[in-house]
Order: sequence, then C-alpha cells, then structure tokens
Amino acid sequence: MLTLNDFKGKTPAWCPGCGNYAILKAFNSAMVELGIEPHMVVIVSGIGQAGKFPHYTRCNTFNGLHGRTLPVATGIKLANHSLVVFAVAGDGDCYGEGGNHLIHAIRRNPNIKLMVHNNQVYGLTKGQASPTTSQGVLTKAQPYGTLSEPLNPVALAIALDASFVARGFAGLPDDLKELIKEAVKHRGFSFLDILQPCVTFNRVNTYSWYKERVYKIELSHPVHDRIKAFEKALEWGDRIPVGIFYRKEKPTLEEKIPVLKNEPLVRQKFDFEMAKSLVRKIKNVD
Ligand SMILES: Cc1ncc(C[n+]2csc(CCOP(=O)(O)OP(=O)(O)O)c2C)c(N)n1
Ligand code: SF4
Repeated sequence: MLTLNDFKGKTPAWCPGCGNYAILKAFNSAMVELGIEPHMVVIVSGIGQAGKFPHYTRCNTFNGLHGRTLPVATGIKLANHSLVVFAVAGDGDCYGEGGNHLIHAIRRNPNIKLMVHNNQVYGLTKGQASPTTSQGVLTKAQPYGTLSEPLNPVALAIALDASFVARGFAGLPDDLKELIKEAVKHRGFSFLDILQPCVTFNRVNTYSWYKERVYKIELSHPVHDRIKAFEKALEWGDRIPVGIFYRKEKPTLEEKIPVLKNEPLVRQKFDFEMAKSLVRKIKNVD
C-alpha cells in the first residue's frame, strides 16, 4: 500500500513558514489517496522557489529553464501519454517568463496538470514585483510602488476557455489536496493557481491577509457556466474565492493526434525506412 513515505524527497531549503510546504504535503497526500505510484508521475519545473518543488518529492523530474515548464511537459506527455504529467511553476515563472506558453498550452489542452505557486513576488530573486503583485505595492526593486496593474490568471484562463480552472490556498491544505485530486481526474489541461504566502518577501499578502478574505466557492456555483465563472474570477479584494471556477469537457491534445490512438509513442516501433524516405523527400533527393 502506498504511503507518504513513498513520496519522501530531499529536505526542503525553503524558509520556515513558507506556503510551499503545505503545497508539497497536499500534492504528496493527493498522490497517495489516488493510488498513483511515484514512477507513474513526472513533474516538470523551471527556476525559482516553486521550481525546486520536484526535488522535495520522489517522482520523475525535469528541472529546466525559467518559464519553459509547459512546452517540456507537453513534449513529455506526447512521448508517453500513460504518465501523469505535472508542470509546477512560480507566478513569475508561469505568468511572466512563461506567459506565452500558458496561452498556447490552454489552446492545445494536453492532459497535463499545472500548479502555479502564486506568492505575488519573485521569491528566489528576493521579492521584486511579479505579474500578480498588486499595483502600488512597495518592494526593494519598486521603492516607489509597483506601476503595472496585476494580471488576473484565473480570469485569463477562463477567457481562453481552459478546460479546468481552479484556485487553491496553502492555508487550506485539505481543500488544496482535494483540488489537486480533481485536477488529476480531469481529462485535459488542469490549471490550478495556488495562493502561497511568501513569509520573507511579501509583507502584504500574508496568511492573515488571506484568511480574512479567502472564502470557498459555494456548492451552487455552476462550474460549466463560463460567464458565471468569469464573474467569480473578477472577485478580488475584500473577498477572494477559492475552489473550482470552471470545467469543460473537450478533446485533449493527445486524443486529437491519430498516431497516439493505439499506444504511447514511446512504446511504438520506430520505422527507420519510413523516416529515411521522409528525410529524402524533405531534402528533395527522390
Ligand atoms: C530568463 C530568466 N530571467 C530571469 C532569471 C532570474 N530568476 C531566477 S529565479 C527568478 C524568480 C522566480 O520567481 P517566481 O517564478 O515567482 O518563483 P518563486 O521563486 O517566487 O517561487 C528569476 C527572475 C532567470 N533565471 N532566467
Ligand atoms: S523566499 Fe518566500 S517563497 Fe522563497 S522559500 Fe522563503 S518564504 Fe518561500
């Protein structure tokens, strides 16, 4: 029987109290409860505090360039779609450096699970403003206040008609675990924005700041209604909703590719003669 010990990785080097610990525990517990063994999982990350996540659990991992988690995760899923593929990123990593990849991953709808550790700062590089920092917030790099308006990632995902859009909070770890389980069970691209207090560099969006505002989305919320989901996504301020905003059934990228119908690409026999003839055709030597 699977236990949390099966997912035990290296000891985290995160600051004591960092919201990342709760996300790690919620992830490991979700895998145990779903009965998914570590060798069936691949976690892809980029650079940052969130980017270290795969080292602290025990699964297959790929730690790549800042902002490039989604194309790598998509490639892995296409090579072997029997694996459970996660992309893990910080808000800077996913909404800043990797923002363009987020848009196109949503359009393609690969069956991969994205967890964004949204601490509203660039944590690893000492707390400068990220795309989700509120306007006016002072940081060491923005001593006169952040100039730009913040990005609303949940509203963006719904506007792009993503097939699963949810927001979790590190201060509600049991609910977060359930959201991760729902994201895994969803057939298609699952987008999970996770509010993660950075206790060292974000002195505005603290645990208590969130606890005063975060509320769970009502059971009556119609998750298949895109307009209602969008209205809910625009709530940010005195009240911040967490839970599943939007859900839609649509074909995944893998399902749209005929060659993947029979079995994962990685198990298919490579037809060397056909490859040679294709190369000849491309080079125009036939
Ligand atoms: C292309 C590129 N730009 C900038 C950096 C420098 N850099 C490394 S980590 C980091 C911040 C990471 O912040 P975020 O993605 O929000 O993750 P967190 O550390 O907060 O989890 C930056 C800017 C880099 N490594 N590569
Ligand atoms: S700097 Fe912030 S995000 Fe990084 S480990 Fe410390 S508390 Fe966590």
